[in-house]
Amino acid sequence: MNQNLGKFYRICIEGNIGCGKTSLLCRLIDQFGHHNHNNNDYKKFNEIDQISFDFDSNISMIVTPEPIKLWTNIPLTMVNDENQKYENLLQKMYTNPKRWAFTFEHYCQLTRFNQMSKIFNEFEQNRKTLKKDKHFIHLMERSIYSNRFGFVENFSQSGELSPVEYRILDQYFDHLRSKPQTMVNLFVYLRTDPEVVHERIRKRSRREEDAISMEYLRKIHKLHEKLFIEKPDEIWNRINCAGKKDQSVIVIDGNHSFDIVYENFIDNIRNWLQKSQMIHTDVKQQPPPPSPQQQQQKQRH
Ligand code: TTP
Ligand code: MG
Repeated sequence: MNQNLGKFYRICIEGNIGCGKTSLLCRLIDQFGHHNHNNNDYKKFNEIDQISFDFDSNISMIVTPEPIKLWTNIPLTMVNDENQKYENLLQKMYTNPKRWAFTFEHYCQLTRFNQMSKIFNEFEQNRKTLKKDKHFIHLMERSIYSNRFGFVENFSQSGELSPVEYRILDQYFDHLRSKPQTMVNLFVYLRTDPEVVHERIRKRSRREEDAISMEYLRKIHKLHEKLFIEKPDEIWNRINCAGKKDQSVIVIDGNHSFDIVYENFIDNIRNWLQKSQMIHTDVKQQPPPPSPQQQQQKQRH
């Protein structure tokens, strides 16, 4: 493999339901992709398969939203005509998790793997024609890892997955993670209090999510904390991660207003790109803390 012919990286945006993963990616596309997106319109964003833009002169980014449109519109026959009927698997899972959690999680993993493979394979196929020293970054919403150690784990703990269903999903996960297509370089964890995401979910009122309770969000939060903050070896040895675990997670406080979260995200990404020697420009310097005189002046106003 010729090391000079472009390099492939992957960054996964992670965090509890409703923490702002989609909004963050929409804003990034807005800023760099000139795609005329309405930030709040997550539905439109989720209709798209992938969007590419240049983040820097030698860095191209490819963003893929979470494949929710596939989970909510499963065609029931192979014939694609106007009589086609669709099933909403996300809705079924929320309505009757005991019956549908296995099917849903299995399909989640399959659709995510397809997404990862598609981008990875496209890169591999074009590798020879790519400009020397160009970097390609696949930015995706979530990963097979938060599916497995967040949602699958939770459904198992709550008894909605039977032991045998859990074992099958676990083996399927091991099969997927052993493939080069599932490699991840960096996880960005939007760490957000369950109370905050609860309020955001209520406001966005996604039809299928009426049944989501605080208790459920707390459990999913705890599992994300374990995965991205505690990072025990028993989990991290099973993540197909290109770097060391200490350097592979960036934590961003997702409780702040969206503008601040986005700014922190961009600063952190630039820092990481710089550390990884993909960009050499100076990262925006933080302003120095105010002097005591400045502070006094501020208080007087
Ligand atoms: P999220 O992946 O958390 O995405 P989101 O769009 O809700 O989050 P954000 O606002 O940060 O963009 O979940 C999408 C929906 O699918 C949500 O209702 C939770 C559900 N889900 C599961 O039940 N199991 C899973 O494994 C995954 C990935 C999602
Ligand atoms: Mg989303």
